[in-house]
Amino acid sequence: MAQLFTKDTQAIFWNNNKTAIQRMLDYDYTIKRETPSVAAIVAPTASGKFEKFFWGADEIMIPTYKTTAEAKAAQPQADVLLNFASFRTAYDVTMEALEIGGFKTIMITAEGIPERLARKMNQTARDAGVVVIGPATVGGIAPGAFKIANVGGTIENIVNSKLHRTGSCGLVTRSGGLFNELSNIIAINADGIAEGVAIGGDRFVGSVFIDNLLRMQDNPDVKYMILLGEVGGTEEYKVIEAVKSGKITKPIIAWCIGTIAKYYDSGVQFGHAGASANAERETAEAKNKAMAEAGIHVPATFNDLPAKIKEVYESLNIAPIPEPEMNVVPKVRRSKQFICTISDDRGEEATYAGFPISSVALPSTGKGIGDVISLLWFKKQYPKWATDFIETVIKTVADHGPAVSGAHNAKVTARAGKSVVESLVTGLLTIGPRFGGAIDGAAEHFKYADDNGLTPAEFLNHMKKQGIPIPGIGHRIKSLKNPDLRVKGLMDFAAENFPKTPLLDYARTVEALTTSKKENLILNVDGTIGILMVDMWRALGYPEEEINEFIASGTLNAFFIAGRTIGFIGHVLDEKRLAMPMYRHPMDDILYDVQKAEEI
Ligand code: Q5B
Repeated sequence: MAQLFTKDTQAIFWNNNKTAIQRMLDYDYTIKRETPSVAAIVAPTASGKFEKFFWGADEIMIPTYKTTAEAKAAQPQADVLLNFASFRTAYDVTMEALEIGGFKTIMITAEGIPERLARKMNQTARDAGVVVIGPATVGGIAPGAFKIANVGGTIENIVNSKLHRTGSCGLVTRSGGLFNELSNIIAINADGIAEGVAIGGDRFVGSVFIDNLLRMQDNPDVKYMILLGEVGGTEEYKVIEAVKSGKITKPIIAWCIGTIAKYYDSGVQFGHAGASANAERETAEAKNKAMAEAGIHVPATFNDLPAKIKEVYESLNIAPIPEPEMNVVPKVRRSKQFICTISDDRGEEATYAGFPISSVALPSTGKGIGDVISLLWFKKQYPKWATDFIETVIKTVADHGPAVSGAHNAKVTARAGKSVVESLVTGLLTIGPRFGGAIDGAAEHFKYADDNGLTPAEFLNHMKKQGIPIPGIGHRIKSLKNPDLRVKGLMDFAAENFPKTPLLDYARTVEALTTSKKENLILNVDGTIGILMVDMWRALGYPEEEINEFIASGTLNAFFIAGRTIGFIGHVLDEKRLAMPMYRHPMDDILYDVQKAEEI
């Protein structure tokens, strides 16, 4: 892997750190990336399914997941994990990601992971060929391609430091703060950086100087390298060895900070956990001297570093890099109040889930209402057998005569002089667990019973304990002797067109038991629709979780609502056409049992 990141690299961001994520997206927008560099967020306690972020003046949604496994399964192309978990959790998050696999790079920001765990974590990653940046780091950047979280600071600072496009320096530091500082120094004295990594300040970090410099040696964009080490540790000696053995041939400019340590009486611990010399060769002075002796460009002091960079850069005669066009992130942005993911009316022709209306509405398209529902309700193009089934359901439940409770209420309302819409909603509001609205309940309970391997008798017992009639079972007028032909029609359709119907098969064994007790306890039209919809979604490959969400959100009853709307409107228009007078219920049809109220 010569390049750590490209313009297509995408990351999973562990922790909902909105500011850092927004900074990444502002960077993406500025450098004109086509895809956001954050593909998913892992937010174990989040209740929603996405977070909104700005993309220029516009907004985009980044999906959120409760676990890394879910995020990786949904976004397999994201091969970078930005582990922003606290030091208590960061180890587990990294180890889990290594177990899941598919990550090329893991960046760990937490400081203070116990050293024993850090060593184990770093070794496991190394064995798996995964580059770990950190712990205790701000991360890294491939300018013009991908930037980790807060590296480089604000967009203004990033552009000033030429971090918006590829330069020619490979930069490796321990410190994050000095990484930004050096980026700026390099921008002023040379042409910016091609790739940069702050390896992190803990004593045991994943990728060390030599790992990053060897990669940069192979990166054609990198023409020379800068190493900013510090007092403590011996990693710089590995670089010296690589230079001496010829593994690294590109020029290196290097400096170890912490030369002031010699002015203190005893060993000094600088800001980083690893920044303390335990032996003479770990001092900044010794390392600077050894590097200079190996032919690395070492300035006399840190203050001379900018001049050294300029000198080496100019000696390389690198062609000037053309400045690319950039997008400008607006200063004032307004968050949108509503989100719409199903249709769009902004173009010349409005679309249903990306399809112009004419492409599904006109007869020549061969598309029907089943296709429209699959697009607008499910944002998918269902196969013909499934859209035909949806259409069959809608047509089947369109009406069941004037006597059913919803039609009756719609008719009474129309006769009170109310409008079509008022009469219609009165009818629709009657749809519920007993009338027409048992479809979701049937799907939920039968699915539960089948998933848990309950026998029909156990299922009946289970429902009895809950004290509710089984949704989808029973009918006022239909029975074994007077079968509901709508139910037969739906079952016949399924037998002919569905790949298989396991839940219906189970429901029929339940029906055999309920009808043996009472002949009107048939699998009714609501139950048949609910159960067959589950069989349909399973055959279409929906995960169980999504099917459960459909059920919980009332999607299945919506088929009855959509279909019966046709019938209710018919009844309302019928009343208006017949100019029927106001309805009053006959008093002899009411049992009056009114006692005089007691005084209390
Ligand atoms: N029993 C539908 O009741 C109905 C039982 C049961 C166990 C059951 C009732 C029920 C579940 C809800 C459901 C959709 C209220 C129906 C529809 C659309 C429609 C309508 C149309 C259209 C009918 C008598 C005895 C009692 C009960 C027991 C009844 N149901 N036991 N599980 N599910 N079903 N709704 O006949 O021992 O005597 O006390 O709630 O699926 O709405 O055309 O009209 O297109 O418009 O009045 O098709 O089944 O019976 O309630 O007096 O009960 O049977 O416990 O036992 P009934 P009830 P017991 S489709």
